[in-house]
Amino acid sequence: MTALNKEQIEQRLLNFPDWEYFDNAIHVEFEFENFKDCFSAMSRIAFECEALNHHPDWTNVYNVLTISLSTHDAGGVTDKDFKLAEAIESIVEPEEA
Ligand code: H2B
Repeated sequence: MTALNKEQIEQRLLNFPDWEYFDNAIHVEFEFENFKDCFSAMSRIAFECEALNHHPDWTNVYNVLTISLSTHDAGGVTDKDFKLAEAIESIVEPEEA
């Protein structure tokens, strides 16, 4: 799995308006009503990560979830990151999927 270049990443990000590319990874921040909703989404995302065998760098502060995706083995952003981003979007914002 080879890392995508900047143009390829920016092109794919057109389908992910909430996401940004910087520091060799794609990033997003989601704000929920409360901690319970946030952690519930994190649990569901965790199952997808296991299914895809691909895992985010993420942090949670109360109702805010910050996610960074990159493929460590490839040293950049790959298709795997976009597959996981798509799964995350369908969990967090199902009405927009
Ligand atoms: N997740 C991410 N984000 N990058 C990786 O390179 C990666 C991973 N590698 N999850 C996987 C697991 C690797 O460790 C296993 C052995 O395939």
